[in-house]
Amino acid sequence: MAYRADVHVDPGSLHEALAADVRRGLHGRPKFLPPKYFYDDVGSALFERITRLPEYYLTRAEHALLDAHARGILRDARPEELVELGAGSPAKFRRLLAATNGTPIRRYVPIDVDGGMLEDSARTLLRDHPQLDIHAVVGDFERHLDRLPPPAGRRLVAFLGSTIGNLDAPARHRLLSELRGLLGDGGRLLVGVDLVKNLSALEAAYDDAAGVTAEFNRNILRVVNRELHADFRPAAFRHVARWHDADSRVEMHLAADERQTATVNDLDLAVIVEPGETIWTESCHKFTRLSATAMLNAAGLALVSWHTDGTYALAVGAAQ
Ligand code: SAH
Ligand code: AVI
Repeated sequence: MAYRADVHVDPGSLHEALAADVRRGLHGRPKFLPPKYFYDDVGSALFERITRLPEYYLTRAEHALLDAHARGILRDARPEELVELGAGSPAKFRRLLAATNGTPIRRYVPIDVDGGMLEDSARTLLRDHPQLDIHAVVGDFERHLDRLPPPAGRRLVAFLGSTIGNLDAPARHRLLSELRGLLGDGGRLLVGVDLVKNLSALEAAYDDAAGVTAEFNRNILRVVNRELHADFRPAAFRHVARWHDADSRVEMHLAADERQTATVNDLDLAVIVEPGETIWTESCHKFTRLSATAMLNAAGLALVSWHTDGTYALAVGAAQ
């Protein structure tokens, strides 16, 4: 029916946020960069390739769970509007639309930092579902949730793909608490969480044989090079993905085997990465039913239902 995009990460503010994060993250030790900067056009395309890799079971598991359980979840939630955080491609929203029974979903509100992806997604969705209202928000779900339009009917907020696992515990708590306040009357939250499993399956999912995840990881340096006029040599960094049991997460790093020096011209910043030192680019936290329930409860959310194949789970929450 209609498409509208509110853009809250204009190139200027993206540049500013990246500049602040690079200054903070690459100045001292340990070095780190937030994973949201993976997703320029190249990074989003690499992520799409990751979702089809034999080792990356997460997307296939989530699709199968949606195919099996979306009807029941929607029957119970009866949403008139779907808000999707870190939406990326429209694949999962399509599955939800296909499972709609009874109350039709009239409006789709995706929020993502990748505006190009949102626009492509809206174009193809409207071709197939011309009756849909799409209100895209190009923004950071950690900073711009207050810019979401007010609810247009009962809400289902979807946070799929295990993206919640890319946040550390305090950030997850902040986000879930904020989402609780955005559910409105009778609203539901649908979260996709990846489950703790054997180390070899977890590490393979983040270190595939074809090297696509390694390229995805190095892409963050290309983004920094382009946006801040820096001269990192992405190829000189080795992709590392390791399970850390104590924190229940796979960590991705970019490791320097030899001393690397780079200049970030826009920041007048010289970065030195010593041999053996790494730049920590992403954490991918894994959950159990117990830890996921505790996380929801701490944010004032009750677990309404839990659907799993033993490797991955869809959790439905509601305000307690
Ligand atoms: N939901 C999709 C995509 C997951 S990839 C799926 O399940 O396959 C993660 C998505 O979240 C990307 O599209 C990326 O651009 C977006 N993203 C990552 N961090 C973000 C942030 N802080 N704010 C908004 N979007 C973010
Ligand atoms: C988007 N996010 C949930 C992915 C994950 O599994 O943590 C990103 C990713 N990183 C490496 N491979 C995929």
